Amino acid sequence: MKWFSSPKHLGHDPAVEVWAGSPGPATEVPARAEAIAAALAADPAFEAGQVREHGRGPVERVHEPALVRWLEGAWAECREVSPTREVFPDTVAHPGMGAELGEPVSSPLARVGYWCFDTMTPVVEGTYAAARAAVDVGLSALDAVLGGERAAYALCRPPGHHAGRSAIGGFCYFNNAAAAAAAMREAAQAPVAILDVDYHHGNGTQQIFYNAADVCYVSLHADPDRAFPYFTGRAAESGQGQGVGANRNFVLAEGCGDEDYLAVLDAALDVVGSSRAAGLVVSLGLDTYRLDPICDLGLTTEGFRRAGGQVGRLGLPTVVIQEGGYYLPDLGINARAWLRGFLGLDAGAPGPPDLTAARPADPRRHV
Ligand code: Q9C
Ligand code: ZN
Repeated sequence: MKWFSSPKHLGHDPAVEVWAGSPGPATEVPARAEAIAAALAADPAFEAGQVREHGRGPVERVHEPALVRWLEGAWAECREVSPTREVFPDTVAHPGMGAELGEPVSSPLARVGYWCFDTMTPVVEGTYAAARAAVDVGLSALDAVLGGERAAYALCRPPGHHAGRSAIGGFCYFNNAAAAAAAMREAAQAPVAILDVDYHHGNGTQQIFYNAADVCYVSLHADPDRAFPYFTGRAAESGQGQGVGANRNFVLAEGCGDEDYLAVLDAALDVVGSSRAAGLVVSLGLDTYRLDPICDLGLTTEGFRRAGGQVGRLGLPTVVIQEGGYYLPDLGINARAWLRGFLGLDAGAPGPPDLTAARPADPRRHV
């Protein structure tokens, strides 16, 4: 399988994020992508491809152009008001404020609160370039599939599925999967599907295509009653207007293990299979892993292989986009296991990790 990545992700290197008001070390770090790259580079089943720049057009098909312009200059224009390495919002444009919310032009800090919905998505000097490159990585994987490859893998970083048409959040800036799906739909002139298996609901992807009949969004994720992004991801959210019926959410209970998960995945794949999609974009989050430090599901490396296998058996041309996954020691083998499963191969050497290892204690989990 061809895989794609860009060194520009290294420039997105926040040191700090804020959870429940407390600063802590950043979770979505460059070492994540480096771990996955190392595992794929060492495996002859994978072949590195060349990333090509696709310009702003595909980004602006899924995001408001003003958001793209803002992110391009956000870090620089905030130097005076927010001299730290990371820029965070201070006052967020909440619907309850009652104001007519047009884009504020008065203050750089107001603009951060206009476009960013949380305190976990810092903007640093290299964020814009990294986020643009991540979209190019996804579109280059799409090009490989349009060129006849059965599937390709995009090692996108930063991730994208929480980024909406006009909002950044959840470690996401530009929605890589949405950009790839929109471009795939355009190239195929046919409906496409997005399968989102990240632990968290892809609120951004859902929002971008909520009214679209020809992009079917299907997601499996932790119940938003206990997990970020809290406000979206419920089973009743089924699409709007033309898009009614083209959005499906499957919620997973705390601690859900391989067998229960794979049964829900089967149901989700039935939805994809009956969507008449000509191609598939997978938002591959590996934060469903039993050892993931910020999540609470129980998947194993072998579970990832089997999940990839189930998706591969759909038989659709597929672009796999990397989303979350934060347990660095096993991130590489888990990505490789999922992708090898997709190809119908075994999980690859070395074998599955020590099953007796315990999830590292993280007091921030669940908050
Ligand atoms: N207090 C992705 O996996 N944790 N984003 C939320 C809230 C972070 C995850 C905890 C959620 C973002 C791409
Ligand atoms: Zn996630």
